[in-house]
Amino acid sequence: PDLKIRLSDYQPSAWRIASVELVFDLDIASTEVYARLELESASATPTPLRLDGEGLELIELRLNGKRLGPLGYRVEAHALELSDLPASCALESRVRIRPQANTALEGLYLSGSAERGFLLTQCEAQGFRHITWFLDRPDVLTRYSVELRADAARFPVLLAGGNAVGSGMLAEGRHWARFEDPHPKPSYLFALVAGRLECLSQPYITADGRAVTLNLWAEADAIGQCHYALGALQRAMRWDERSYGRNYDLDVFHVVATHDFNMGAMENKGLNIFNAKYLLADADTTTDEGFRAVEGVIGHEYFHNWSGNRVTCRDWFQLSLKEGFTVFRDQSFSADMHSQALKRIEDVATLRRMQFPEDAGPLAHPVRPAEYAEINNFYTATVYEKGAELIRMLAARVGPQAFRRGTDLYFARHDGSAATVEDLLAALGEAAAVDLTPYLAWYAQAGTPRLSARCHHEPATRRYVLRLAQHTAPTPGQAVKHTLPIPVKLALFARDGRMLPLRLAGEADAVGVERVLELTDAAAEFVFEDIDEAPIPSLLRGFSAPVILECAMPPGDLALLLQHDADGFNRWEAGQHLASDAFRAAHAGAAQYAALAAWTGALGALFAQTDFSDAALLAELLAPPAISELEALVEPHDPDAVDAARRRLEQALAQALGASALAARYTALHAAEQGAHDAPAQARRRLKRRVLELWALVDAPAALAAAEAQFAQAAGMSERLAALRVLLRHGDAGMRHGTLTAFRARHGQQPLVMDTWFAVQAEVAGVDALDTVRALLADAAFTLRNPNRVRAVLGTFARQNRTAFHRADGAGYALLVAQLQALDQLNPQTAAALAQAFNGWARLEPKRRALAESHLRALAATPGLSRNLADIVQRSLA
Ligand code: B3K
Ligand code: ZN
Repeated sequence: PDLKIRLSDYQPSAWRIASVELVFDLDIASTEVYARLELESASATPTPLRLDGEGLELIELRLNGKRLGPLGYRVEAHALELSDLPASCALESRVRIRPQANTALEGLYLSGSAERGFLLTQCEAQGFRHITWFLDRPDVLTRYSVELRADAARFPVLLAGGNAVGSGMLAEGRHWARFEDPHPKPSYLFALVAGRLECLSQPYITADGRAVTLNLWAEADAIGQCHYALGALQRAMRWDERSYGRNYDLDVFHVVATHDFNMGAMENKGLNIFNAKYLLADADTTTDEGFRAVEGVIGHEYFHNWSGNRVTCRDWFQLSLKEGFTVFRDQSFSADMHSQALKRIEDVATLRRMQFPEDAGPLAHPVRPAEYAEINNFYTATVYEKGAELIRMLAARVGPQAFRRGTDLYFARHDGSAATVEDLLAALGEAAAVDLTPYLAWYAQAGTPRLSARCHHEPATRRYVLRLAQHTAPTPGQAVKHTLPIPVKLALFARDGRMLPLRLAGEADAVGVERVLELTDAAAEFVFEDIDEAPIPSLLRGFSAPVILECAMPPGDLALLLQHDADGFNRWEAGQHLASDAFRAAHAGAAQYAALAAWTGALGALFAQTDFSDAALLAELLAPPAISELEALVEPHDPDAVDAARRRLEQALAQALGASALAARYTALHAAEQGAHDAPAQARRRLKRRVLELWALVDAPAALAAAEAQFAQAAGMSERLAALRVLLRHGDAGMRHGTLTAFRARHGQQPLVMDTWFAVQAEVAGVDALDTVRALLADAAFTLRNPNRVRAVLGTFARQNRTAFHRADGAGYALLVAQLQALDQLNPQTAAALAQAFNGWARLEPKRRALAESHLRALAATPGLSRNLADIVQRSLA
């Protein structure tokens, strides 16, 4: 049966809910939910009311105060239908739900143990229907008033979104608290929390003068790890005031940490809920990278208060309207807090590692999908990360001032309502007096465009001709592709490293040394005048469009860009280009190749420059592209061969840098390490980690001795973990065992660090990798009920340990499928996310391809598969 929901079928709701009053009688095993909905017909003709609901035990229904008998309504699988209603009426329902039995972590559920854990909700996308009967769709905006009642000793803290309006005691040791949210919101932004939690609190005055209380909540053992997030929250609030003119709009802003969460965090109105991984942080348990992730996610969820909450999405097809935009906002925030170039490098690397493979495989879908069977499977790198790239292109297209005018207009025009992608583009376009509708094509078309560039110099005419052409390969369900507007930012370098003035044919004067060309057709030629000798093109600077650039360049030219390009991103990009060329040659079995020599040579020169002050950038330059990027360069591919070729690259780089230079640099960086957290200290640690890894490739005994000392003396988690990783890769069994035991003894009571303990083992390649994973699954601290732990072991194994997952005998596939079958019974969302590790199976060499396919088919044939997992498996096989 075709159970797909289609964008083209969108119809506004026939009913509105003017307000809702909710009363929760909370308990772990059984909670009773009372809901009173003030309903208003929105259609001229009488239309039945169909409310969404799943897994609800109906106790009672009342219409305008009168109890409805069984003939007054119809209950279907996931709907409650009432006919012949007056155009405005009040519907009251009472239902029972069972939080403790809820292992899917969607709706109301228990975090932690029955004795000590707390209750919380997760509603996006469609969790609210697991709480009560409702119009559970984002374009139905309602004013919420919520009362929570619970045992005062077991649930001392009661929280819901909105402003607190009262609280008090009830009989039998129970208490109550009431909340009112003045801002109408869709049901997916509803949240409540109840239990034993500690609070870290701080006053904040918004730029427009509102006194706000910021409350961060965590269990007693973790409240001390909330200080960093509290600071990050204040930075995010100030940044949004300054950069977008957005102020917070309630008296209180709550953020709660839980260890049991299907995703990173959730932007519920006034009551954000965070996976502890993105809220708790301190130097002893959190890496530098981890701190940046906390800050980024804090920003992301906070920024949703406007891009998502005040202006929400008309339907779930518009998901990127809030997610792509908000990712762009959090990326800009992080870049402003740290380094623009490094942030761009990280974001593009993430896009290539996560989104490009998605766009090239069976699960490819447009940033605005046209149909879905299960919306939770569309919280993807395409909707988020590619969606952010589209906003970035639009922002660049209109320029910073018009972009700000445009976002102001968008927020003002659509405040308190549910909008579409067209609405955002219209506001930006109006503010800039530019027609942005051609960019809508980017939202509708899946697949990564390939942009080919060919250039030649004509000495006689002193012209330089650049020919650009675009091509997008077919993706599932989209055989024919359209041309897209592609902004190409570029510069031309003279051989001495100078940037050349850019004058296009027909222009009177040069317009700067860097400019943006827009390719709007399938192909176009751009002619630059007054160019005396063949320049070196630096194309797609800052990654000005999410495309795959194909431009054959001599290794020497790339090496020059790697040394001299002023655009930090393109400098890194030149190195990645060289490394990719070297990888192709290594993979093809070449003994010597110019790209490798150029890559290692240029990096050697940079490494030797003692005045190369940007240690963090140097660390990034010293890393070849990720496995998942390299896999895309050879088809079909054998993961062992890809891995081996990548290792040859790293080995060659380590040799070119030399054991003694690496040792010297390590020693200098080690001497400078004092556990400080400022940017230079973080940059030094980043470089030190990379240097240690490379050193271990050329002088393992010396590097291991250094790693052991570093592990023992480390002032913080970055240092400890960097050492542990090297010891696990290169150390003998005794060393590995000793360090892991020490690490566990120190951090065994800290779930987030134990996730790392599991993950660092699951990622180690080697013949015994699968045995390691089996042992981790059998560990007493492993459980399929905790998504973080599942991701640490199974996610890391299937995504980061390619040679183990893709073992030639198919044992890796068998292991994952068996775990998926068990996990799906408990938590379909997490199972469906994990199953996406099979993406790309069709591009494997024939033997593995056949094995992967047969395991996927076995999974597809599993009886009782959830809709979430079935959707992923079926699309993967289609
Ligand atoms: N909006 C949530 C994600 C909800 C995922 C539902 N399966 C977090 C975020 O993007 O901010
Ligand atoms: Zn988001």
